[in-house]
Amino acid sequence: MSDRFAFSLDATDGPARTGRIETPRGTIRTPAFMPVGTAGTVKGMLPGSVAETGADVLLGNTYHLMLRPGAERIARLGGLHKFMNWPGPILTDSGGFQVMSLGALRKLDPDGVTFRSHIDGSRHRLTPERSMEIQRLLGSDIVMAFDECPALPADRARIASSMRLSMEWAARSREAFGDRPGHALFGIQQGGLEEDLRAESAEALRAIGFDGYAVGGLAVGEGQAAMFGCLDYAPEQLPADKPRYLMGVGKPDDIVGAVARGIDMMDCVLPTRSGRTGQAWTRRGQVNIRNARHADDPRPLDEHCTCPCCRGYSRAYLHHVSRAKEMIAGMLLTWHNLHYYQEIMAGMRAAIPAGRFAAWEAEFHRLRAEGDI
Ligand code: PRF
Ligand code: ZN
Repeated sequence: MSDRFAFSLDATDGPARTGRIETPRGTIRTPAFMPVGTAGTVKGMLPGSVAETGADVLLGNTYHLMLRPGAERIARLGGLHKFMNWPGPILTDSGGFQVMSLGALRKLDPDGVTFRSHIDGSRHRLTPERSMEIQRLLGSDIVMAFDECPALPADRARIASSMRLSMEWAARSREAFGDRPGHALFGIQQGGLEEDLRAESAEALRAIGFDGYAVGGLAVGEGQAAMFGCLDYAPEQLPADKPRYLMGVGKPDDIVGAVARGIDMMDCVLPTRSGRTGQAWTRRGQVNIRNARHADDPRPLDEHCTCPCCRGYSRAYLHHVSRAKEMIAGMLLTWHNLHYYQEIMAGMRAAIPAGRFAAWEAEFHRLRAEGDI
């Protein structure tokens, strides 16, 4: 373990990369998938169980934690790691994106954003400076710059002005973050699907200098083909010697396609959220366990999976508890989904140094094409 933050690449295979991020709280193996622990919990999972699935790092949210229970309170209680009993690295999102996705309840100005709480309607304000302060109070290991972005499609003028505002906020985030050994600050590239705006954004971020670089503003309604089109150029606009993080992505095939294009880190609520509504992700695609065809099926969700859900329970049982809305349904499906996502990451991390990434990717798509059996 290191007392500093450091990224090193171990191998590449085409644009795909594998390596490690050293932090004082442990090593993050890349490509890494980060389970989402928005409100200080990965819903339905104990932290030790999340670690057992193979996760090295969790994502937490400035927006949710500032509203409830409050960043100052978490700081008084010893920080987010202690509060939620997760000793490993935590990356926190900066709040701007979450505020903007709330729609009507917000007002943006060049200095920051004022908004009403979705919980009790109370008024709050976030600026780059306050976001950096909140993420410091939480004790975040990887802090995200404060940004905003439009939903797509949006017109070019809106995308450009929004990106330029986010770059001003990135500089203010850098200034407010200061020098904090062992903690990292990541910049966030914006610019929609416009290659020249993405390049301008990457250049602005490079000039400021960050410990890692996120591709933001994707998976906001553009569809997979358009997102991959952007990922064909966006990662290589960012420094090769720093981690590249694709925010809020995605489905298993989105993740594989992103790694194939040079992405090192991702996060998404999908494996946890869909587990709570009866959706499972397996090597053979998506399974809705509430479907009547599972009612009498004694087989596990995936006979090759080694997770506690697949080792101990039949599809018939999962079907029953999911329909009966028993808590264990969400717990088991979440465990399986997170385990499957981490299996994908481990598979890619093994394939890249062996020069087998393309073959691994072909087999991933072949199994999915066969469908659930
Ligand atoms: N910015 C921030 N968080 C995000 C995004 C972004 O662009 C996205 C886009 N998919 C998800 N989460 N700060
Ligand atoms: Zn399983």
